[in-house]
Amino acid sequence: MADPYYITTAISYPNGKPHIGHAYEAIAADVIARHQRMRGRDVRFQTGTDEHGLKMAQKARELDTTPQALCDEMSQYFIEMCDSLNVSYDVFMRTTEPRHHAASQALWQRMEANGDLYLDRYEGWYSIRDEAYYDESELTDEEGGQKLSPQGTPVEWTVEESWFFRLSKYAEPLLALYRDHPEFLQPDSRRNEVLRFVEGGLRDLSVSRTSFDWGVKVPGSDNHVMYVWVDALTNYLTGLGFPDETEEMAKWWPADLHLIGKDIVRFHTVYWPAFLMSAKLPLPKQVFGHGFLLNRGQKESKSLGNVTDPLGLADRFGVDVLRYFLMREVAFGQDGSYSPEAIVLRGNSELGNAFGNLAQRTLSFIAKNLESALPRISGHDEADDALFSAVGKAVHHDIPALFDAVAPTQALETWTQAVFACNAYIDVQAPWALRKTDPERMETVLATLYICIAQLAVAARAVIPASADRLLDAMGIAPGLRTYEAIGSHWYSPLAEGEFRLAAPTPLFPRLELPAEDV
Ligand code: ME8
Repeated sequence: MADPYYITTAISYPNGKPHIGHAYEAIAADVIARHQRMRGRDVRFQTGTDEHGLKMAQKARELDTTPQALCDEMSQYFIEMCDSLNVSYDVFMRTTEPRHHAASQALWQRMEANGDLYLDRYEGWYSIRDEAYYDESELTDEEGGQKLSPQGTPVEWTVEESWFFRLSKYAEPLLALYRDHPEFLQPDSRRNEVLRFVEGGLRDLSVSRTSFDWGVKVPGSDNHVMYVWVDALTNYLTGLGFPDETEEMAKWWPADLHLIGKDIVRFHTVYWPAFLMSAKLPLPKQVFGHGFLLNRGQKESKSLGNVTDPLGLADRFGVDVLRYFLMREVAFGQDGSYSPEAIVLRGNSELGNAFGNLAQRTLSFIAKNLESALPRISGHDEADDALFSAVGKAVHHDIPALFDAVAPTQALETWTQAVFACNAYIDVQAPWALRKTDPERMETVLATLYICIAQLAVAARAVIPASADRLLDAMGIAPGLRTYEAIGSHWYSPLAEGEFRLAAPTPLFPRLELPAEDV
């Protein structure tokens, strides 16, 4: 049976429409999910929306609606975003679902049974925007006396009766986790931040609120709702049928990868493993904190008026171009910038000129000169061997290994190098010149290119699924051969057998122009 692989994104706050950061994370997780499927893993990919908490309650009040109506409406935009961007999720979790309330309450009861919850009074700072508690020492002062969180969001002094989780008890086990399993928290730079935070000592965590009621009720304490992060993190279990001992729980838990942004690493690598240890559940294998996307170097915000609709970008430039750009432009794990110019440049140079033209030129040449029949290989020389071995190593080894390591940017860098090698080969071999002088050699050159192009389409398929499949369809590569392993384990002839005739090729990536408003 195929090895299971369970991947999740963060669940987004649907207090507004999805922004580019949401699209970035969904696409990155999709790339890893598609990659693991091509590896032959049995993948479960979960995403969703985080619908409780003060932030949602406040937004609903601001819009003169109810929190339920707000999240019912807004969560649809997140589903639409995933569908439009070709994000192949298996489960979309909404935390207002009854099964999620049941799962969160069950987790709570396990923590309580372990002696980790007690009732007390919370007095301290809270940021509604981050839905996070902060220690006085973490805050900075802004002019006017407003205190700000390390994320730059306003905090307010909060005093109320609250349940507490004995987080302090878990400092040592957490430090042991980071030490013994460095792979648990990636990239390394984020692990160092969290290490420093935990080494500084952990205070018990306030895990319920009494001043509002938009949340999951605390079992046996009806005037309390759970702190939104307790219920939010539980979503990763809810989808598997927790607390029942389901086949899904046995098969998929612990998760292989929680893919999240850098601002919520603390919740996933301090609170979440501590809750799970307390509930006596296994810990996720890895949490990866990706960086932030900036709009021309600036954070997007409504007040700056620079908020971009990711679906607008997909409409203008194409879904696959956007997916490729986001994975390729910003070294995954770090922060980076995007702009329409950068998308056009990357799309035209690497997808359009380098890969699209390579495929187009080769297939058109075959269509025209061989009446669309597949070219035959008659012997091979050093140049063919060098290309095969460079492309083969990239496609069968380096690229999948980099996707395994959640390094999509380096995987695509390797991919473009292999594409450039094919372009250099076609220029040197000049099949158009061989047509008259040595037609047999011309066919060998075309066949070599044909195989390499098919392999490169497979290698990029996790990132540009629709375009890669369109090309592979036109080339007659059967769906069952579209994996790293299959595309290499067959030598040339089984790729497109029998009487196959190449489809008339159409450009894969039409040339992009910069819309006038961006020039
Ligand atoms: O944090 N660039 O929800 P959220 C890249 N509900 N990623 C970004 C980003 C940007 N500019 N802005 C946000 C939450 N993100 C919680 C999660 S999980 C149990 C609960 C990322 O809607 C952010 O880091 O604020 C997070 O991973 C995701 O988008 C959802 O953010």
